[in-house]
Amino acid sequence: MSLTKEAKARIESAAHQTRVDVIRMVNAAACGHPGGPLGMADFMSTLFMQHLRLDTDNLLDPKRDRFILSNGHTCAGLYSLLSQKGVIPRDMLMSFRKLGSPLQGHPHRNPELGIDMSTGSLGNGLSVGAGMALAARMNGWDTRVYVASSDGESQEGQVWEAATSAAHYSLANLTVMVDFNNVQIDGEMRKVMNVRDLREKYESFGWHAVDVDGHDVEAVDRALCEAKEVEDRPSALICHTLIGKGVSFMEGQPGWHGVAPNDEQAAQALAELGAA
Ligand SMILES: Cc1ncc(C[n+]2csc(CCOP(=O)(O)OP(=O)(O)O)c2C)c(N)n1
Ligand SMILES: [Mg+2]
Repeated sequence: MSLTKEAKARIESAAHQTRVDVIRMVNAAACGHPGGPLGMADFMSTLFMQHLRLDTDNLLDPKRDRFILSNGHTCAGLYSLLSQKGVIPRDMLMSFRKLGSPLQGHPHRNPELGIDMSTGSLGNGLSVGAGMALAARMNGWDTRVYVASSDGESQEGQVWEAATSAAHYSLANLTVMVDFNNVQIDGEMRKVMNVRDLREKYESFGWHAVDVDGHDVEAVDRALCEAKEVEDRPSALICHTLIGKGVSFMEGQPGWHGVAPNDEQAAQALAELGAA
């Protein structure tokens, strides 16, 4: 079934709010990673607003869906979406990266805030996600486990150990969404260490895998629906995105991987987003 007009509008509004929050949070903290979460905002909003069963009503239910942000440095976007779901108090957002705040610069596990795993050290999330998916199946739960990953993270060998075991155990309740933006901390991914065609790779590991435009929320929704229909293998969505999407001077620029906009740049970014 395709997205209703209302559902599409809800997702687009969440993506917009995510981008605005990310700029404000990273600017206020004067450090952090704006580029990744701006690029991921559309596919993450599709997941959070349309598919992921994680909200204030089921937060402490062990059977609820799980989400792991394995590319943990992009967490400003996750915190924004959790606040939009009512799980993280909105007024906590501005404590991002401050001493003592639960909203650290890389996620610190805190199920009461919807943060299901501590991440930041790249490479681990898919392994833990596979374990959660296997445990859920053994318990007879209909829990789905979603893991966000990235092209840079796909250089980690452990990702492929996890991909092997998830296929071996036919973990149909596991879905990875890879932010494929051809950027990593040191520049262009294809120049630093080319991970090549991740759809082909996941497929060859025994996964259901598709390429999707990570900014086309209808296409992302269709791919997430399709993943739920696959009964015998895990699913990988290779989400092709533009780092910094929505802010002209950040788009496509590896330099915005992990640099905070100053006050002037933040004002320009917010003006471009229509939120000045
Ligand atoms: C194990 C490990 N090695 C190195 C790093 C340092 N690091 C932080 S982000 C990053 C780049 C990851 O690439 P990607 O997620 O594609 O970056 P983005 O697209 O968000 O710019 C690296 C190497 C890390 N966090 N963990
Ligand atoms: Mg990247």
